[in-house]
Amino acid sequence: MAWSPDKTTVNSWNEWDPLRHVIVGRADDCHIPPEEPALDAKVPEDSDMRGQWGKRPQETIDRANELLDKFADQLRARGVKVDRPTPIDHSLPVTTPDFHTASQFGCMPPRDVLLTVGSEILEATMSYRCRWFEYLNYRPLMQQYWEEDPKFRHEAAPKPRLTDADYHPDYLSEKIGVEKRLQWAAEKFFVTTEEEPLFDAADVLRFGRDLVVQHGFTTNLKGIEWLRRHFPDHRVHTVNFPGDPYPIHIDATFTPLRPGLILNNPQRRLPDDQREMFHKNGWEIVDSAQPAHNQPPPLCYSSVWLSMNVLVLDPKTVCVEKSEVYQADQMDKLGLEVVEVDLRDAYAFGGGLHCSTADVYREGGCEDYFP
Ligand code: ABU
Repeated sequence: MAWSPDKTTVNSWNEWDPLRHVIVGRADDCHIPPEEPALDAKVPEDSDMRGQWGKRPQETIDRANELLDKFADQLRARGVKVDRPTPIDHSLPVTTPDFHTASQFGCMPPRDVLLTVGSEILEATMSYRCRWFEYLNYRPLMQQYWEEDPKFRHEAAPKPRLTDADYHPDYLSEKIGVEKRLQWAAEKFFVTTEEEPLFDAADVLRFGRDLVVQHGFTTNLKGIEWLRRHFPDHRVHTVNFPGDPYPIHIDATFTPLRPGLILNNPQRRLPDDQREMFHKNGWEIVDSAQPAHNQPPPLCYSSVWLSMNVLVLDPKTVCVEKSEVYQADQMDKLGLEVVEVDLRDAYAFGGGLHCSTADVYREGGCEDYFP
């Protein structure tokens, strides 16, 4: 269980304990995948991404890699060990007996694929066809960890079939409009059906004995039930954020910073009845600061709320994207030391600082924060 820089130990139970070992993604060969149901549902109707696909422009890949490399160096300078994935050829199609799509996505961001719970790293089912093989980018690391850490549990959730039955056809119409999307989100009617368990790892937040999981586009109720059965010693809680017309991944919506303190996106407020477990146990949920930008960068799937997609290094220190000045100011007022990281030009590759990383080792054990 003790950490050593020379030999991997996998151990991470929450989002805030001191970080000692992490994976940082790479932008190599990232693609904008062809149209497919779950991905299209996430792309806003007026987005510059609509209707185009293929390899991302090389200069944007180079720039994103430059920033990811610098981020990795910044973490190393703070004593965090950093591993990087081995990119596969993302131009290759994904073909199974059930579907075909002409290209893949990339090896960004790792947080979407890998869920670390204690000594286990679980490969998520994923819910986009173009991301079906994404776990392969991380297999060399998983093999290495398995060799080095006799307690490491390398797990993979059942690969989903991702037939058309996995997606509600209503979401495939060209012009749905934000009002309709908000109504559907409030009704918990999302693009994915309940055909089979689906989840992305980035829909899960770890609070020691408790896992908080967003039900939305990328994670369905069967996916949450699968997690519940897979982690029988955990309490698994389902949460929704009805103010989000494109609900994928919880980490630009709900961000725990330390025991007792969570940032919540003010446009995607956690409903009152779902706040109870936090309030009963003395946790404070505060509205996050506004993003510094009105628009995401070009060719970006994510919203401007990547502002709150921060990486907590320990309960007193947090990495915030350099241009997100309001978010940094709020962290400062909350008593956290802010480490500025320049990453905005990599946002288009799948997310911010939390998305771009996956935990390998944080100090500490499995605590019960909600007794
Ligand atoms: N991967 C996080 C994206 C969430 C958002 O677009 O707000």
